[in-house]
Amino acid sequence: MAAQKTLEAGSKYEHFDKDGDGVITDEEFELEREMMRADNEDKKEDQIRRMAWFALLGLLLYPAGIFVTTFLGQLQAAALIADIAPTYFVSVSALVGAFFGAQAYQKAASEKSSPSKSSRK
Ligand SMILES: [Ca+2]
Repeated sequence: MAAQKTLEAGSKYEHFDKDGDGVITDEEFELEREMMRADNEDKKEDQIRRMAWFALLGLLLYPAGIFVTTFLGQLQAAALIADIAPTYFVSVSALVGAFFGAQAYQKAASEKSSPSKSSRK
């Protein structure tokens, strides 16, 4: 058997040793990997949620853009914004729809794969 491996002093992987016995077992390594994966998943979901909110705010504020440019006398800008509106609304609606569709799909998939997990929500 090969000599036992040790971490260098002050290694960034020291926290892998959950029980503090100085040995990083395969279970501790897997646990850390699982936690990192969950953390990344959480960050990704936050990012997607922020994007959906931004898109929804854009939809709400778009008419205000037309109003503000008209109010400021920028009639050409108002006309251009109004020209873009159909494309903008359809694409942002598709984006927001895809977001909610994906959320519903993920929820259904996770409930199917592990009913015990969904029951604690
Ligand atoms: Ca340990």
